Amino acid sequence: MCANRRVSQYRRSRPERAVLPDEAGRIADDIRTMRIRGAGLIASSAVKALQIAAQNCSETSAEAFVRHLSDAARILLRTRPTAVSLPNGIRYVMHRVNQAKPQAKGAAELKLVASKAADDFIELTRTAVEKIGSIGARRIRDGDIVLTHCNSKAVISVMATAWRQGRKFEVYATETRPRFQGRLTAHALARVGIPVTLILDDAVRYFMQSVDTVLVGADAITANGALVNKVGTSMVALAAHEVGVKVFVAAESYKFSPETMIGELVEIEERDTSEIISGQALKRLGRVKVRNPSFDVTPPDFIDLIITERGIIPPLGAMLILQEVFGVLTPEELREYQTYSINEP
Ligand code: RUB
Repeated sequence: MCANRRVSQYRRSRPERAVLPDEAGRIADDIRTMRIRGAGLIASSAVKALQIAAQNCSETSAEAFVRHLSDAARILLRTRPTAVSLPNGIRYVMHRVNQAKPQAKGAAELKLVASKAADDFIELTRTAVEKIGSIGARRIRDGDIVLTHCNSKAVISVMATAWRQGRKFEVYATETRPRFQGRLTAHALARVGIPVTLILDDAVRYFMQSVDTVLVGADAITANGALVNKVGTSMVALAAHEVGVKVFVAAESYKFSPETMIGELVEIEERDTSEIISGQALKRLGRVKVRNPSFDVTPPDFIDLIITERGIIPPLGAMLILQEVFGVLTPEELREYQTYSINEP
């Protein structure tokens, strides 16, 4: 689609988003429509959009700048609800801006703070995935069969690193209906040279007897060590649990959900049913309801280890990561930059 058409469509369909410059608005749209997807990339892209909003802000006073940036943040937070990396990325930037605000002489100074914080967060996402790759690679042994679900950069980093280190193993990649992210995974692994077999989601239990390890990514990790990831992950973990196959999760520390420390639940995104069945085909079925939850929750009992860039932890260690990473946030910052408690306009 040509960029100009996308700009005008964006403006027409979302006039309330006038606060985001076009480039940032397109990023927001791309996250919402899943042209940008995967929790890590969602976070770094949203932070990039926030940086663009900061750089283009024409306010001159520190107060007005922070108000403007908060408005932009709220729009970005509404793009997708489940990946907790998105509010965590926004909080990372807003925390630095809020800290600098009392001493700042005006917007220009805070612009620099916001821009530097955004660069730092984006760099953090890059190095975290790299570190998870080298920490996690040690868990893959020669001859292993590893099964994965959906498409996770962190998981691919682990597998690609293990392969480059000379480990020989095979991967089963589920196709991941309805959006087929498993095809992306299979393609990425095949490019590295890793033998990969694409399987039906429904065939997971059929193959599980021969699997050594399940390795999946994360959209969110809760304070009690539960995993929120692509719908179907909990069935994969259940099938693994049944036959004693270990389940590893690759998750950067900004995927841990600080809200869950105060008892909040992670919202599970429910996407349009047209992803599953066309309107016409549905009509032919008669009075049939369709549901399309995009994520599900795997309890900590079905998870053996979580591989983070800070090291490997058991699920019950989630609280330690949360305290270490998010201990600096004020309760206001926690409340203000949530994805799902914000009322739709
Ligand atoms: C993607 C998904 C991925 C996690 C982790 O869902 O569930 O497993 O986001 O990915 P969707 P990453 O396609 O709906 O965004 O490790 O790349 O952050």
